[in-house]
Amino acid sequence: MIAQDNNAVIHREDYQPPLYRITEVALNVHLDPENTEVEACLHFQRLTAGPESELHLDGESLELLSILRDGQPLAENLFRSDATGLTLLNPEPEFLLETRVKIHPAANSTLSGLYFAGGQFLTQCEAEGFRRITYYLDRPDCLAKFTVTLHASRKTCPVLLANGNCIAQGDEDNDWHWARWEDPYPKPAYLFAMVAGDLAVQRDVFVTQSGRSVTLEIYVAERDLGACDQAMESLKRAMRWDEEGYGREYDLDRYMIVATDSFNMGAMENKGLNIFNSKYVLASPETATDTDYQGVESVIAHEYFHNWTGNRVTLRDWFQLSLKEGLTVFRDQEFSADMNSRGVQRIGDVRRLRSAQFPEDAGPLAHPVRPDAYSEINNFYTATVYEKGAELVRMIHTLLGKEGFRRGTDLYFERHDGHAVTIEDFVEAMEEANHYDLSRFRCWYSQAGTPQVKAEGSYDPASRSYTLTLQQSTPATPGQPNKEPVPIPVRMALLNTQGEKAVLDKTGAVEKVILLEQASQSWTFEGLPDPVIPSLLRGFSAPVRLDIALDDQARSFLAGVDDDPFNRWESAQELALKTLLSGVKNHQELEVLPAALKQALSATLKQSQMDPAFRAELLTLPSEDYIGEQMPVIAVDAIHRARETLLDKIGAHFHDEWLGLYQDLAGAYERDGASIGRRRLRNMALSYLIHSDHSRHEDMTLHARQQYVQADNMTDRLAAFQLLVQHPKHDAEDILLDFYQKWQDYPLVIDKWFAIQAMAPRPDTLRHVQHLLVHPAFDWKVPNRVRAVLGAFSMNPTLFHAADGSGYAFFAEQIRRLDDINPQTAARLATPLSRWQRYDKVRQQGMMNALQLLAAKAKLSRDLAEVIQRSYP
Ligand code: 0A1
Ligand code: ZN
Repeated sequence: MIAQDNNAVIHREDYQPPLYRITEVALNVHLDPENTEVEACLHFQRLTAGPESELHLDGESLELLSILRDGQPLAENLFRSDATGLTLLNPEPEFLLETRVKIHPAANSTLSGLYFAGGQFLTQCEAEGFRRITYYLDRPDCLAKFTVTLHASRKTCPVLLANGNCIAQGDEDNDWHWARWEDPYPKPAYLFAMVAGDLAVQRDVFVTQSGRSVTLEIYVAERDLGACDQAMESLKRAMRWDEEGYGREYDLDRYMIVATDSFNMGAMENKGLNIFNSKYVLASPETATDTDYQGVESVIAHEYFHNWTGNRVTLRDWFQLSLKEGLTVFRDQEFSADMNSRGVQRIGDVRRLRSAQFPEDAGPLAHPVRPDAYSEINNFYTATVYEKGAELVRMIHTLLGKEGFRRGTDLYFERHDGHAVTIEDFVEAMEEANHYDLSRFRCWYSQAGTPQVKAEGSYDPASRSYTLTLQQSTPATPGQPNKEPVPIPVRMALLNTQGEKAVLDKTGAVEKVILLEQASQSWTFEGLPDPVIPSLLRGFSAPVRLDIALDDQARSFLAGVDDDPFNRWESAQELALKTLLSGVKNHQELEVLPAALKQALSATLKQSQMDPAFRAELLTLPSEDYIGEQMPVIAVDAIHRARETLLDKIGAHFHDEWLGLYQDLAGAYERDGASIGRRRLRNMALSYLIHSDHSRHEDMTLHARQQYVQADNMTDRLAAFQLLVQHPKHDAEDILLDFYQKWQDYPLVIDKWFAIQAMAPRPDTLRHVQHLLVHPAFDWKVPNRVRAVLGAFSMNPTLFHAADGSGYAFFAEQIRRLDDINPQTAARLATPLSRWQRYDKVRQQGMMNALQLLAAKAKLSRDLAEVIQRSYP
């Protein structure tokens, strides 16, 4: 649809090693919000002989003030500069380059490079932000030792931080001061960071397994000092976990975390100086929900784990992104599973995979975990690279077993420490440490699309055997019309009519991992005295769509007895899904609750001994998005109506049980897992109670009002707030006002206030969202706030997808505006428009109009251009 030639496509196959290495970097940075000067002294050494007589250094939005080579001004005929950087002509084999550039942190609303926000100087260099600070070989395979001297006003920036150790500091004229930091570990520029500002610090100490003391520091605004405990405790737990599980110890004397409200992503693993979105640092019971607490724990761990998987062993090029991200997500998921309930953790991880990655893999933005081409690398921080990448690592773990996997990571670290490597190097280490052939497994990294597995089984009483047949196929994705079979590990068991696991082979195993490698394969299990029901893909052992024809009775049985928590939950979901899908087709189907579903719900409601968090999972209906995913054409309104009706029915039918739960589960606020589970289940009961309204002529929202007022924690308060604000009939103006007034000084809480309004399935939501954009607290420059309104609105199934196209048109206008301010965030937010093929013709037209409006924008960023171009080629 658009041809933009500034969007040169970069191909994985074209990788060339760098011509030069940079051994040492010394930076001198004079920090001023309007005009910052950066002096860089780089020591270059030629690596490869060859005909090239030019050396290109990356640079963007830099104003070159001076340039010296080996101490002498560089003659004008020996270099050239343009919008992409600086080219040195006929460079010597070894030389010292000194440049001085001017940059403008306060005007930098992209939040990439050096920026000034909320009174602080911050950097974000992944993926290609360092080139916005100085001219450089800004590529991950260029590792150098950095020494950084920061200069700033002592009054506005009493704290000056960079990677590594602070080796000297002192005063300067005019009330300025300086600090010099040295990082002993050579690193790529994307891990560079510096911070300056007026920050308070919470400190702690961690003693490593070898007995070294590490100072832990969390830097936040003074008034947030009371909200750092969860982050600090999670950090210590993560450090211990990496020692125990992977033998990995922290390697510097100091580990620093800085929180900011202005950040494009979740957090960044810069060496020794992580910079975090404050959403993943700050948490207090009054301001953060239980989910927020868990988010802090997992992101803190994720960034910490990167110190080995990403930093010590880094990437050769950006096509290898999943080498660090897939592996690190797998590690943080396993950490959270060890810290919390493993089953509930897995359900959450799979839910995320299915809601974000499966749709991506089925649409025009589909790409392999190791992509082959990109125009803007920032567009590849995707659910595929992160979450599907983690599933691939998990499958390797399943195939090799815990010890085998550990042998593999030991070899990987031993071989590649200090190097920039590839996914291939990781797979090879796994193979060699285990004498295991992963040749066919590699296809998972290169092939996009979600495999579909069809399962069929039959029991033969005559031979007392059960035969299972599995077939796989992967739908075509852009640029990959034909797909190969991939090896799919299927963890399985066979349950007899008592719900016991049958013996599967002569070793006496009752659970097995079978490997589906061909398009179709069969297995026969013998010596089974009674019919069995298969429990397949236990723990979601592979990222596939499983299609297995089980009747309601079998599903209901598995929902009640399967000892694999994931599969038990899956069976319950499938039962509900089936009811919902038939209700979407024919609303009258929902008049009465189907017996199997009723029985499964009733059994769960009676299980008072069960972990309440898991119980809540079993009682949660599939989301509207997930229901839509299962349909050839997403029937937006019918899905909403069916789901609401089913909620009403379940609410009404089990009204007394919900009320009982609601009353019984009340209790004082505690932070342990059991209390978290209780709150979750109790708030679910409240939601069903409100849905039971209908049939009872009682106003159940009064319970929510009371809870809103009396709550002593944000989890309960927000649950009630959301039910009230999103209720289709009751008005909650007073509650909205009250909430805002109470929390107006807490940006993370106000983000929730915005998001809940933008997600409300109420007819007046679009008008309301238009008002939110001109609310005094709305700020186009703060991604969290923009996401709270526009991101949340794009997840509002009925209003974003309003049949008249009003949601799309409004949304596109806003993305257009955002693109001039923050292209990365604009491009990421625009991705829901790529799913246009999934809707009816009228909506398709609305979405395409929106994409066209964006495509026609003047000065379209490379980020957004690529998303639009791939969405609508
Ligand atoms: N590496 C970080 C995520 C991250 C990626 C890009 C960023 O800016 C464009 C910022 C952060 C992580 O995985 O946590
Ligand atoms: Zn990461």
